[in-house]
Amino acid sequence: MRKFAVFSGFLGSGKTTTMMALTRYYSAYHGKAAMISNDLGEGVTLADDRLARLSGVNASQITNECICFCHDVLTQRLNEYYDSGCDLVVSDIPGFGVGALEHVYHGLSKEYPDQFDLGPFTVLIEPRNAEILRSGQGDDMAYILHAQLMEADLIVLNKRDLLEPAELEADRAWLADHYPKASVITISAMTGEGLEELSQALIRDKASMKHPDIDYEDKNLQNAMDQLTEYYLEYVAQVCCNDFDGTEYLSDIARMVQAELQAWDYEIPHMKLLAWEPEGDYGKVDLLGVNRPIEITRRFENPCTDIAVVLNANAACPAATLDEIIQEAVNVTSRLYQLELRLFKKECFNLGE
Ligand SMILES: Nc1nc2c(ncn2[C@@H]2O[C@H](COP(=O)(O)OP(=O)(O)OP(=O)(O)O)[C@@H](O)[C@H]2O)c(=O)[nH]1
Ligand SMILES: [Mg+2]
Repeated sequence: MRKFAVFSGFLGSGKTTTMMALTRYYSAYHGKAAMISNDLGEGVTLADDRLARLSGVNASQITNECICFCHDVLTQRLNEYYDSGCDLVVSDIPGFGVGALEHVYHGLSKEYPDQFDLGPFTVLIEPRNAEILRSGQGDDMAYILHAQLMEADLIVLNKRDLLEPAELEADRAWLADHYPKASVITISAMTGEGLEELSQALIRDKASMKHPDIDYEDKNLQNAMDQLTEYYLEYVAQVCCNDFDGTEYLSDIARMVQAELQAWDYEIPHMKLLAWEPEGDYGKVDLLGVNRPIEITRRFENPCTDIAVVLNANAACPAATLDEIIQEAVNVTSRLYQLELRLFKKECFNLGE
């Protein structure tokens, strides 16, 4: 089997966590798997890829371009994985992912016919966004979620650990009812529930290669794209004292960014802060919106001395403002913790430009 499947879905829905859990689970029980993290920053270290590799997952990244438009790079990477014994490879997609079915699946099958077994085009959704869709609120957001789900062969309702059984069943049934061309499964990438069902779907099912009726020029989609800024920051920090708590440091930066964006009425669907030290200990903090609690996805196990930090964000905020807010939060927090910073790389751009 030379199975390849794209994992689409809204920012923060759990694509990376799911691909990590699936790659690990599949490799333990079914065969060898690998995951690719794809994003637009040029020559950057992606927090998602570094996180996957720090946690021991068979992972790599493709940067600079969406896999929608670099089929040669993607094909070469996939062939390397299959040649090394993998039979399942999954990749995510940058931004909102809308259009990936056409560009990746139809594009690949035209340019490289019969080279890969395309698995179900997989779209993740989290309960909070299922709720937005079901309630019909939030024009831009609802249209993006709807367009994503229209592309799906397989809908994965993730974070089922956050729902009561009755709520879970209501969301599942609603999704199955409104997107009858897709199958719907529910998982928790965090607890591992549903990973066998997800593995079976990927092994068994094929891409439908449908052409969903999506208006790519839709004003809600264009509007959301125009507002979205991508941010990549990489630096190293030297720590002066031996009781430095890396997790608290990352959380404080996230809190400051959140407060500023909230004060200016901007939104941040996802900011990831990942830091690691030379021995391989690492911490990760996620900010999933101005009104949601900051999530500590992983705590450093020990106090650390030198750390490398990667911060990646997607925000509905002008690029210059986001840059100012994040830079200020990093500088102020680092001074408080008496860290000495050395900047490696920064990229900040608006997707609509
Ligand atoms: N409770 C719960 N949280 C989860 C689950 N899966 C992921 N998360 C959390 O959701 C947040 C976002 O997860 P990611 O996997 O980074 O989401 P993503 O879709 O890759 O986000 P982008 O890369 O920004 O598009 C993290 O804080 C995860 O720990 C889950 O099954 N349950
Ligand atoms: Mg991700």
